[in-house]
Amino acid sequence: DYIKQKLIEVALPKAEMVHKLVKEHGNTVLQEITMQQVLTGMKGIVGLLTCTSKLDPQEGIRFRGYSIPELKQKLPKIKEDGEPLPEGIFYLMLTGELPTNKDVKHISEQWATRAQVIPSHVFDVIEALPKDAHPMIQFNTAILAMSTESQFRKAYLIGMDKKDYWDPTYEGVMDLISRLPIIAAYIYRRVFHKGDHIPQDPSLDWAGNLAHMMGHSSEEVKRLMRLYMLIHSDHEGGNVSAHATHLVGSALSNPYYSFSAGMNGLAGPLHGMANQDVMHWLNKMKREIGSEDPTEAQIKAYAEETIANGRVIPGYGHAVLRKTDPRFQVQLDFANKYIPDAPYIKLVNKVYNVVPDVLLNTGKVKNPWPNVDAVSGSLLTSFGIAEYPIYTVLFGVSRSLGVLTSLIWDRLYGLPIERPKSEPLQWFIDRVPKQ
Ligand code: FCX
Repeated sequence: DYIKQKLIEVALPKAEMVHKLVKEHGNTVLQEITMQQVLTGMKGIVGLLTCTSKLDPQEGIRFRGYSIPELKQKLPKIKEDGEPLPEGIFYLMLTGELPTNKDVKHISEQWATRAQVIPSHVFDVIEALPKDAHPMIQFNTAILAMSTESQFRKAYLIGMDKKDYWDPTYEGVMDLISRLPIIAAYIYRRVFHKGDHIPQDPSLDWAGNLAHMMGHSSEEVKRLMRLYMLIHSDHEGGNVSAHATHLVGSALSNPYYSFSAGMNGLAGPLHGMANQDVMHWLNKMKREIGSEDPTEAQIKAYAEETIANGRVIPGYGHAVLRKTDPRFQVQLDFANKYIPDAPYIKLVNKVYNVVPDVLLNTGKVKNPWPNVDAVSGSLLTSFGIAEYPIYTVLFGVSRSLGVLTSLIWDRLYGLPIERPKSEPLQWFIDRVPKQ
């Protein structure tokens, strides 16, 4: 696998730089930290080294320096007017360089080959769960069950130089990513299509194959799946799924354990589960208003009621972003291009017209604008993937690309175990300046 050789060449000088920064500039002060930051979720505290992507509050995400519109131009596609292949963004995040068509094909083939071998106990474990267990429970259980295959653990037990940890991590990551679409599609067909499974088609790309195995094999859905897998792949290092993966990985837990930790976080309603919750919010709104096509005034009143009842409006707000999420925008553009008249897309547009003002009027929401989850479910539904509980699983399949690439880099950098300091309440009270 020539990617590994490439990785060594790219990573060595960078790993040396990290080492040098710690050794020669370790006492450099980076920033001041306030009471508020620590007590409200560590927002704005730089505490992580993550190179796969960076989030600007105004502009949104850039992957290794490239914005989503730039990636749509520059990453390899199957058809010129199609969507970039997620294999390409994986290569970019991993190596820091834009891939050629050959690189993308190589990764596609690697994943197709590695996907052939999933031990049967993984499916037995899924089958042992009730069918109505949330797909995220089934997904995460399967991920943990796959850790019996961990090459990292085997190599570690044999005894391996620290410098080489990245190698079995890379192998585990490649295996895991290759198998996630099969697991996701298996759960989808098990829960929603009477266990009528569809075999993988190794000739297809990673995202196209996922759509195919889910039973949505039209070109449009494959195209949508490629876009979905591209934009959900990474959101720098501090979000819950990325940070949890990194944190657990810092104990040298294998990629399966580490990724599973991230997926447990993704399953929270303030993170990845918001994409499912948006659909419930929209549907409950339609039911309560008693119309399939509520007016903007009715939507505004319903949003105000949600706030008055002490609930969040899912799909809106963000811990870092202060503008409309470009991941929202690119999906809305896709919808407006291909299915402008879809009822859910019209509804999303109307909600977008009124909800930001409602949130601004609360006087406390720092970002009133939509995030990625405000439209993704409506888009999937409009293309026939109308089973909401699978949405967070799809988010998880995509998120593997970024957080697991970062895990390889954690090993390449030789980062140690993560262990921030905590203090009891009195410590914070004692920090208040005396009058
Ligand atoms: N609806 C209602 N209230 C909201 C809100 C929303 N969409 N977003 C923020 N608030 C509230 C907070 O609950 C908080 O209230 P409090 O002071 O009474 O506790 C106040 O506004 C300040 O919060 P803020 O600093 O703006 O936001 P946080 O960084 O704490 O939280 C999230 C960010 C994303 C968690 C928050 O905006 C939220 O709950 N949004 C809805 C859920 C959602 O869409 N999550 C998905 C986010 C993301 F894109 C992803 O991970 O997928």
